[in-house]
Amino acid sequence: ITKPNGRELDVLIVGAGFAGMYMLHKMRECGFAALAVDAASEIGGTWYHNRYPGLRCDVESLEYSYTFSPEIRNEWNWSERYPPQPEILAYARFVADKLDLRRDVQLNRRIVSAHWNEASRRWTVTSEAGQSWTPRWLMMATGCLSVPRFPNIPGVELFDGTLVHTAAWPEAGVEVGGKTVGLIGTGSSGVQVATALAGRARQLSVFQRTPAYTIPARNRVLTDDDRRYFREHFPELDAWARTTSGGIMTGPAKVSALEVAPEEQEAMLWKAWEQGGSFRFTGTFNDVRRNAESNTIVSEFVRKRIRETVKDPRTAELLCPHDYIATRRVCVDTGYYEIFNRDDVSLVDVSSDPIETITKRGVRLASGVEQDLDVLILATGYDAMTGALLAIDIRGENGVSLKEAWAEGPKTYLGLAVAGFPNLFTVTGPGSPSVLSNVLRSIEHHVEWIADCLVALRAEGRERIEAEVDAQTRWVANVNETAEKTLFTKAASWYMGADIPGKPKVFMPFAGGLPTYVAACRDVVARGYDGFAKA
Ligand code: NA7
Repeated sequence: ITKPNGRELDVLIVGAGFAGMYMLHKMRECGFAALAVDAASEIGGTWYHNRYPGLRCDVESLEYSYTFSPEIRNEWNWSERYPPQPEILAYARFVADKLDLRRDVQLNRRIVSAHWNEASRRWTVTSEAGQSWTPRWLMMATGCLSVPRFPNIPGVELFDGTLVHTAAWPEAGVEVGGKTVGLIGTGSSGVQVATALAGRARQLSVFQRTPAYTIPARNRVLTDDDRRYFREHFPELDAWARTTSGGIMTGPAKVSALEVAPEEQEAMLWKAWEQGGSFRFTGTFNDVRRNAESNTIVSEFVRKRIRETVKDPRTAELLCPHDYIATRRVCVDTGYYEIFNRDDVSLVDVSSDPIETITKRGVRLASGVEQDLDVLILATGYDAMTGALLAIDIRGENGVSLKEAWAEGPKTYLGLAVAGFPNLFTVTGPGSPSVLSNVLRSIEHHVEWIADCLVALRAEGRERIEAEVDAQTRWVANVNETAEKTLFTKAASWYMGADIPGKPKVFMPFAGGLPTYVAACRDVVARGYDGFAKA
């Protein structure tokens, strides 16, 4: 299968989500013979696998869109500020059809190994079913949140009811009407699914270990005027987004909370709270992620809203997060705290009384309390950022595996390449802003940078590129130092690999913001791909 359309394969792309799709388009546009493979039976990546009730993206639809094609922008009409998952998947399908991607996408192909062959200067990539490909270039578009994390609670196999992970929700759905439902996990997925199921399940028990900060979405239907404004003003809006740290059309905030009087702080926070959305809210002040005092003012504002909303004071207190806001992913919701005022929803604090075991009939807590359940939902997250890459047996020069190379945590150059692994690129890899940005913008930037690199190499008659160890070491140090200047490293988050047993606890994304990062990548190119060895 090395010759799609009768040509020798230049590029194999692993993943056909938003990153893989654009990479395929770009590679074809640049004249490379490219093929994308995906383990799933449909394109769309995370938006295909995740289909639990209530799922929406936390980035607004008009921004969670490709920017490279005016046609796509003008022909696709988002219905809501935060549209539901089926609409985001429909958008992915629309783009795939529009760009005629499917003819070079092979689905139901789970890649299990990728080995570099120095003699041929090609990768040998193999699927679970035994298919293999030998591309010159290997593009890992495997997503940052694509390998579900299962809790290390014993007894999962004993459970007689319906057990489901939010990241692998059955296409046929899960019947909750009249059922007793338990939910483990209160990150973005847990918050969304709990809100959607409250009132539908006979009884919903939310097992919470760590409370999340969640900000009202203030979702609304988009009007023709909204869409028209966005299209007409796209150049200015786009230019603006490119100046902000997350590549989001909000901010940048001009002041620290400490530079304004308390009444002004309160007024600014109320305004952002009423506008809705997590990025807007946490971006009220310019130092929320750097200054503990400023952060506490914002965190305390949210705690006050929780205490006002939730009638039972004990439940309200349990729902109040006590860490710094925005050091773990902030959720976006529509009525989450309100569900705890319902008689058919209960909050179970499993930080003080952990789930000891899952039983045939439900769960048993350490205190001995047992709870019978018909349905148990795991909203327990992902092996973030490195999980999908390390799930594949990737071996570079001299047979060294990526697992060995990353034993102390991920090491990349610019989040794009790994020393010892020639001709391999990671789209939104660890060490890039990826999950700290509007990921569509990070994807586009990476795909375009990689495409430019391949075109430049081709023009020079070269066929091999590899990150140099020294450059990588300097970049990793930069990623660490940048994180240390923030409050991020104070939280046990998936950014840090927390709660994955044995996973090194290092802060994985680059926290210096997209503009700084894009400039660093541009600078490397301007200096002739400084830090890369070409051959
Ligand atoms: P997250 O944000 O990683 O949330 C996972 C949740 O599951 C979190 O509340 C965890 O608590 C909880 N969890 C995990 N294991 C356990 C056990 N054993 N017992 C109790 N609770 C547990 O995943 P999401 O899917 O919600 O969101 C991932 C990202 O997708 C999100 O940030 C958006 O960017 C999109 P913990 O905090 O570890 O105490």
